[in-house]
Amino acid sequence: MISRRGVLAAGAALAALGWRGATAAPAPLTLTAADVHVADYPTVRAVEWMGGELARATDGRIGLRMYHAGQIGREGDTVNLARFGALDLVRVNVAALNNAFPLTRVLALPYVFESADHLHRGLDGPIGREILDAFAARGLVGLAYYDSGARCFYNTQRPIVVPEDLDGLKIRTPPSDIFMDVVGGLGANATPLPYGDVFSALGTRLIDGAENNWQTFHTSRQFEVARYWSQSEHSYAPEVLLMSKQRFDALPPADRDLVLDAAARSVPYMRGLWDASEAASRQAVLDAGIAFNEVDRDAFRRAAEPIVAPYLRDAALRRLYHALREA
Ligand code: GTR
Repeated sequence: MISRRGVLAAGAALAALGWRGATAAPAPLTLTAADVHVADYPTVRAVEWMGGELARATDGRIGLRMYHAGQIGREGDTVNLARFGALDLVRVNVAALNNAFPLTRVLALPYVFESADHLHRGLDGPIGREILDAFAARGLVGLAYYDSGARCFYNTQRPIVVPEDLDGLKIRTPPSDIFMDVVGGLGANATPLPYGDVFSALGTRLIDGAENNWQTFHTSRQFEVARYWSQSEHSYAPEVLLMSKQRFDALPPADRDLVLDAAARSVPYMRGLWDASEAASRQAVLDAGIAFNEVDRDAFRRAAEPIVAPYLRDAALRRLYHALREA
């Protein structure tokens, strides 16, 4: 005779395996997602929208749980959690991928893109696809690119007009060799820090400034400390949405198609959010009294050339770089 204790133990074991009884509906699948940005940031909203689309297409069988504002940790850490199947989706900037995924470097080189339109022409075609496909070699499925605007310098000290104005300033970079090369090569003291530390590092004067887009400058409240914004537009390094390959491969083929489709459709949705929020963030920080200046863009481009050159010695990067420049 089976004891009550035995039944309870078996029930617990089956529950742990996800068994709900023969007649019960299949257990809902909740995809987990991570992002370092605040709740209403366009990347966060786009991935949540994607979750809504999946829920709609499956009558609620697939859902999504977003851990925003860096709740799961730094971007590099979340990428590794996804690689090992502990997290389903990660949205990070290519900066967090440059060291481990060499093809992404071409997207972070200074002045490779002239505008958001140029970025879209490059990413929406075969080059963008090739770079997304390369993530599979290290446990990830490249789902989509999202906009990240133009990165510009901002600091607590002075307007930056020519690269020489960066001399002696400690400028934060994302933890990416290429970003360190760029910021250091332009003349600043490059100081790599995780995104979540930048606001307090400005406040304690550990750093004098950083570089990023309008929305990040605004939503992270870094503009409250760094009062000089200089429109260098040195990088359009995009955001990337990745899925754990282990988790993706475990889905039935029809669900994989739903995920790919929802991710692709989240791109135009995100671009709409991006354009609106860029204008709003720019206006908000200008209203808050930020000193804005244009830079000598030609001087920045010239200073960037010797930084780019060593990367172009790599045949794959050289091919992608020229194809993107011509896009
Ligand atoms: C932002 C990007 C974040 C993060 C951040 C950074 O533009 O959206 O994912 O990478 O930059 O500089 O760390």
